[in-house]
Amino acid sequence: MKYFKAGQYKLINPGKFKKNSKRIINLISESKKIILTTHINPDGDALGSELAFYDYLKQMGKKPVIINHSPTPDNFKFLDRKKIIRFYHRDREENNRLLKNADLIFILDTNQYSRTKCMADPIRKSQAKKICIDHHLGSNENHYEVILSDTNSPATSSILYEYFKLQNLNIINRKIATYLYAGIMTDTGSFRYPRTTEKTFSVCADLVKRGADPVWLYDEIYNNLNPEKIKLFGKFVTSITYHFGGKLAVGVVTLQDFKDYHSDVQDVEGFSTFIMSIGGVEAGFVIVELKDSLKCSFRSKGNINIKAFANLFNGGGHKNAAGASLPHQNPFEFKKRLISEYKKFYKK
Ligand SMILES: [Mn+2]
Repeated sequence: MKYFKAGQYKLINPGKFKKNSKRIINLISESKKIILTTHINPDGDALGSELAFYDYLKQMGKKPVIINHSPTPDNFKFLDRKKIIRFYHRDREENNRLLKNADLIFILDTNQYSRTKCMADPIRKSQAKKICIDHHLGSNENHYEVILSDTNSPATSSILYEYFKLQNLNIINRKIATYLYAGIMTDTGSFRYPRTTEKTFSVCADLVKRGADPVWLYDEIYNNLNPEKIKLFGKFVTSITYHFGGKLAVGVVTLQDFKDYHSDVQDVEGFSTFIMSIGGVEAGFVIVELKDSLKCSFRSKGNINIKAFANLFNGGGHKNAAGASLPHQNPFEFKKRLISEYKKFYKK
């Protein structure tokens, strides 16, 4: 199995990055009402980016507002002690009003409005200028005033580091360093995923120098599994089946499992990473049955472009990590279909 070489990280297009950063700074200074948002089920990078950018905007004398579609997962609540993040559904009317009257809306860690779910429509309709800062592969949405993107970057948080660096690294106080480190650590799977480069470590070294505490952050984020989740995980492990001589592993979590172990979709976090830790496995799928849909995670190693496979199911993501959301159906029937589709895909 050949892995990507963790080569020297370079910004894909430094000139364009600089130009777009300047445009963003200008737009911020022209704007009063600034909103930050991110994708459904926010992860450490989504939240870290939002909170870091929030703090930066405060330094610029702005009064930004963060509105998220989904509540903050329990293990990330410590990042938002002051509870500044607004949960869209808690006061939908007020949040719609805020979106409508905004001058500037930042979409972080995703480039698709649809990933903000119910917020997509209010965002689309808002007269605010929209700015995207993201490291995912491009979408065909073309309605951004500025896109600050770098698909080589392991995290949106590391794009923000470059953005701050262009201005003045002293923007990165202890709080911002903590948010950015949390984002990079979680999006690299604690520095294990392919886009982890020498540069990732030098950025993180600087964040630690500026006050991020790697031991404390890891402990807060990862060492807090709840016992019910461990039971759900046990059930998940027994559901795993192997195909094509052990090169593909597939696990399923059903609605009944969630019910039996008093868990929800948040507790599935990490299952797809686990499946890839099984020796010999080159691709792993996790199928999660939700009330009105099926959520699928696809993972792969090396040169298997699992994003292209996810595209067959209207999904998206990265080369080695992708996902798709499908209409509700029997997860085990869907699993059969997935395996036969993967057989065809793999042959190509
Ligand atoms: Mn990310």
